[in-house]
Amino acid sequence: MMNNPTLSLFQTAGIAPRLFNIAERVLSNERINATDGIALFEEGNLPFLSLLAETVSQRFSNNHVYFNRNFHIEPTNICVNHCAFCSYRRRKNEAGCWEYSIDDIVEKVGSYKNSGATEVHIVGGVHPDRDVYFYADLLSAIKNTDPTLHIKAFTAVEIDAMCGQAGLTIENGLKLLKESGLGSMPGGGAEIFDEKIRLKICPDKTGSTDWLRIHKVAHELSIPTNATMLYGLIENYGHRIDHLERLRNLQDETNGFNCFIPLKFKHYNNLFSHIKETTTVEDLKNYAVSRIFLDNIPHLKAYWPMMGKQVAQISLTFGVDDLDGTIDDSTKIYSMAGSTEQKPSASTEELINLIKGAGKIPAERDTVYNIINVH
Ligand code: V47
Ligand code: SF4
Repeated sequence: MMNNPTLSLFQTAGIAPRLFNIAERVLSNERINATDGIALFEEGNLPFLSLLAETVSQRFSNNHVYFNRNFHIEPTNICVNHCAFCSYRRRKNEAGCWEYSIDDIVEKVGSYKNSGATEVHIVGGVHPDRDVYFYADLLSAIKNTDPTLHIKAFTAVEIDAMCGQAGLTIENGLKLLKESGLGSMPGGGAEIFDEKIRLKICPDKTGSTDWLRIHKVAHELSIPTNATMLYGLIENYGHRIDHLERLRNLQDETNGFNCFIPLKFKHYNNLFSHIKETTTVEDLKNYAVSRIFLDNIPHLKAYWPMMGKQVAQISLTFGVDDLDGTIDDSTKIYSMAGSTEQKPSASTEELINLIKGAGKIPAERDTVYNIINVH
């Protein structure tokens, strides 16, 4: 192993023995454990973490950075839950609430036909009166409007609530949604799996065990999904690693996760506004440790509307290999929480230049990471 140039570099740089030992294992493709993960967070500096994360990233993406052409629709911000970090939720009839009808949404989808978009990403609040039959009708109507569009829709939290309202099991609800056009599920609602933290930040949301179970059922039905982690609230490094470990364990069983997306907490206009947002150094560290620890989830996404394009570009040397998509100004979850990009949209050319500027190969993909075009 010692003739590995990266290890020799670490030795010359005087890396502490504990970190050196972790590096040896990561470079020989050995799995690291939770204690190692916490040590990386606590003791790893940025150049060290960058080199290790890039080594792991190369195994999956071979210097490519992926993006897709998509648009977002948020059917409603009316929500029965009370997540303390949420800047977006409104009660029914409260000022600032919206609920689009199926016709409104179909009209919007129609306006993107022939735009080159390959995916629509749909997430919203947990509406008190909309059940899985309503959402199945919505998916069918979208498919009738644009049969080739991939529909990535509904967090496990929304799925849980809409199936419950209709008295259907998760399995039957997901089968119905799949038959109606559901192609994959986004990764939201995971937040932080630790039950004590969850009680403080999102007390009435679907619990961790159920979140993981719903993704497992989806994977068993061949519905690929993503996973997120909301960080920078009141959790510590142990909680973040516990979150990653629960995802890694499920992925060992099902291999159904495509991508992991860390979501940096944005503090504007919510009950946690007093908490300072994480620094860019912390964000880069979080990307790198996630990439190193999650040795079985193929892709790591920097959601640029939240991070801003500049930090997203730097993240491409900290294990990130996906920048999500060209998006219209339709995502309100982050703009209402004070995201860096207030009217997020990026042209394909802009994303390509950003990726090339980081020394990587831009690869336009479909939702499930088939390459459409290498630029
Ligand atoms: O679960 C809400 C997060 C998530 C805040 O799968 C916040 O490709 C930060 O699912 N600060 C929903 N985050 C978004 C989501 C998503 C986003 C990007 C890509 C994908 C994907 C999925 O938004 C929620 C919650 O964790 N969120 N409020 C906030 N103040
Ligand atoms: Fe509702 Fe989602 Fe906001 Fe929680 S984060 S209150 S589930 S809209």
